[in-house]
Amino acid sequence: MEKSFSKPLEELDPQVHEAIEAEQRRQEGINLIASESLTSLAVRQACMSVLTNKYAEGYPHKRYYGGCESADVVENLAIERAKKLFGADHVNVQSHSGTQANLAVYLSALEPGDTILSMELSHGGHLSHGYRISASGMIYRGEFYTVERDTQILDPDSVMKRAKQTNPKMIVCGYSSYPRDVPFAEFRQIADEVGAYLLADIAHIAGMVGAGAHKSPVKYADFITTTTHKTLMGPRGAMIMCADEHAQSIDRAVFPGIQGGPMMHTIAAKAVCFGENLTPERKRLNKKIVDNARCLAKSLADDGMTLVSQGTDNHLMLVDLSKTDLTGKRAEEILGQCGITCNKNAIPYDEQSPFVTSGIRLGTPSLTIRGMGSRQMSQISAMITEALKAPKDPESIKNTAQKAALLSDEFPVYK
Ligand code: DSN
Repeated sequence: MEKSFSKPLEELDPQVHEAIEAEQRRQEGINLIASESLTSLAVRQACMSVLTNKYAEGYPHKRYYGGCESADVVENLAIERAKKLFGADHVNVQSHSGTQANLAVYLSALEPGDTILSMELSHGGHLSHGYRISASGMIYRGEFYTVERDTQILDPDSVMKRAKQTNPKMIVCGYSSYPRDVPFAEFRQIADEVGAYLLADIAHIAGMVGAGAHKSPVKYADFITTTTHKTLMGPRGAMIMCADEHAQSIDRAVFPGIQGGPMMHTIAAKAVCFGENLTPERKRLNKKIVDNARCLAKSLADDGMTLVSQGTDNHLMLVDLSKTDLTGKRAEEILGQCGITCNKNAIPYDEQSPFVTSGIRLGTPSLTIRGMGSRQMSQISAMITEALKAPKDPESIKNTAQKAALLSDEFPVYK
């Protein structure tokens, strides 16, 4: 074997090694990015396994390469565990990302030019739900529904009206920044009324769905997509679920439709993560993520912050800064200086551009995995409030950064 193949990263490529070390140190901070979480050692071991060396185009026992015995084992394990976790008939675990999973669904069920009806991007939707700068909006025609102006919550009657106006072939529910329950049963009625397929994109809430902490779309949606790296706490990737009647067209849409070789190391890590999500401990953890989000939302409201829809039913919340001097962009920067990571986010009916925004999105998965609870949520709320109420005061920033560092040290990730 070539000598360089067994050199540790640190020795072989110090620049990349140092960047990874720096990221590990950064992840020890207070991470409130709602779409991120942490993976177990077992998931990361599967990700770095020798399965990364293997080509396995095709599906278990129907491959275009020899030597796929172990690939078949891990892919079947991933499929069977995912079926058990969600109660789905058919599962495809090969999608590389949520966007690709959604594109595969459209490819399997729509013709170019068909209409996709989904939530307006700035109200919580996603680029891959028919937005014009995504392939989903270039190939298909995107139409959008909104939350209500007064409640900032979805009203199924308004969505029904919009569906009748736009005559979609596919309706998408499931969001990137919507803090409330998704009414899957009502969406089924709307889809039936206009003769559309229903796609539930549960990327953000999949862990909670698996844990029974959010209603499941399985009885209602024709297609369900999810990423595996958010509340499922698995490797970066995605999957698609559907009824048996759509199994063949979904599998063909993923491969050879829009992908080539599956990432078998990632699929092995998906199998590990689905196994983890089947355990009572992981179900409890996912429920605690929601409890912590409720605590953080309540503390922020008590501390004088305005929240979109006044709270949350899931793992995330949006702070509405439109009545303050701050934009989302500025708030993200200030909190970043304090060692608190979050992202600027548009709020419904936002008057700022998507690069500036009037809100920040906060989520509790990473901190809950680290063992934080209601006490820490109140502390974090106080830190956020202190930093955002005196953004020009260096003392306040310094003070908040110190408190954030102390709290981070109490709940180490990798130390
Ligand atoms: N980018 C993800 C998020 O942050 O919500 C969705 O793809």
